[in-house]
Amino acid sequence: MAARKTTKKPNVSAEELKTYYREMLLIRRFEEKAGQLYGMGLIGGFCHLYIGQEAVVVGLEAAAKEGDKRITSYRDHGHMLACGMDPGGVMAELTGREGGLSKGKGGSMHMFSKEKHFYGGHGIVGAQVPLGAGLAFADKYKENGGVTFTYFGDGAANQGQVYETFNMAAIWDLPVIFVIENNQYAMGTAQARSTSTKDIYHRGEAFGIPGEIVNGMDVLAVKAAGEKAVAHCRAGKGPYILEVKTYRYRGHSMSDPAKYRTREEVQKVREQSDPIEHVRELLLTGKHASEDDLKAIDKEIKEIVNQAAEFSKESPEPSLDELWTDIYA
Ligand SMILES: Cc1ncc(C[n+]2csc(CCOP(=O)(O)OP(=O)(O)O)c2C)c(N)n1
Ligand SMILES: [Mg+2]
Repeated sequence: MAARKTTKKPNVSAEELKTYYREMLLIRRFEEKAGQLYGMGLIGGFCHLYIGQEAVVVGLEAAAKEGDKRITSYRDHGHMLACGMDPGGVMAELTGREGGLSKGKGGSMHMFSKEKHFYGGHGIVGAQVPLGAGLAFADKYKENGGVTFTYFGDGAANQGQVYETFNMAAIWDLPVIFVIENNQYAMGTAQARSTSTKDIYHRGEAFGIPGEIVNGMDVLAVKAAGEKAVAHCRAGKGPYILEVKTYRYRGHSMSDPAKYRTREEVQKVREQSDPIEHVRELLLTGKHASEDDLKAIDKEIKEIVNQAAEFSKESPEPSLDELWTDIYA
C-alpha cells in the first residue's frame, strides 16, 4: 500500500469531503466501541473489526446509486453502516439482543437488509463471491440497471470458486464489481506467503475481465475508481475488478494478538496513510472546515455511537420462543 501523496488539489466540494469524513469516522468510532464492548464481555463469539479500511467502503458507496446491491464477508460492520443501516441495530446484533438486525440470532457476521440491498455478512471465506454474481444475474435478467458490489479479501482471492465465478460473470456479462479488499493479511498469513503474485486483479485477464489497482487509503481515489467500474457495468460491458490496497489496524478478529507483524509496521501505516487523517488534512488545508467544525462532527458521531451502545445494552435478550421463528426448513 503506497504512502499517500496529497500534493494535487482535488476537485471536490467541502460538503462532499465532510460527508466522507463523517461516514469514515462513524465506522471507526463504532468499531472502537464494539472492541470495548467485546472486552467487557458484552459481545461474544467472533468479531472482525474494519478499522483502517474505512475509505474502501465509503468511497465505493459514494459511487453507487439507489437500488445497487452489496454483499461481503464477516468483516461487515463498515459495509452496513456505509449503506445506511441503523448503528443501534448493528450494535444490538453484536450483543445478541432482540433489537439487533437479525433479532439477536445472527451476530456480527450474519445481518441483512432488504431495504438497503445488503445481502450479508458471510462467515465462509469466498462464499459471497458466487452469490454476488447471482445477484448481478438477477439485475441483468430484470433489466433494472443495477450493479452489485461483491467484496472479498486477498485470502479469499485464492479460492477456486472465485475463478468459476469470474468465468460465468464474464460469459454472461454480469453487472458485478469484484472488490478485492487487499488488506495484506489473511488471518496471520501475509499476502506474500499465500499469493504467488504481488497484485491479484490481473488474474481477471484470464477471463477477459478488466480491472485495476486502487489506493484504498484515499477515499477520493476509491470513489473515482468506483465510478469508472460502475459506468463499465451499467453500459452492459460485464464485470470489473477493483483491487483496493488497504490495511487492517487490528488483529484478524478480537481474539488475534497479531504476533505475525510488528507494532512498528502498523504504526507506520497509521502515521503515513490513515484514510481519515487524509480527509481531515484536505478539509483543514483547503480551508473547508475549521478545527472547531471537525470537533463538532466528532462530537456528533460520538453521540450516535454512544446511543447505539446504550441501545445494545438495554435491548433484552431474545425470548426462547424465537428459537422457532425464521426457520426455513
Ligand atoms: C472456507 C473457509 N476456510 C477458512 C476459514 C477460516 N478463515 C476465516 S477468515 C480467513 C482469512 C481470510 O482472509 P481475507 O480473505 O484476506 O479477508 P480478511 O479477513 O483479511 O478481511 C480464514 C482462513 C473460513 N471461515 N472459511
Ligand atoms: Mg485480507
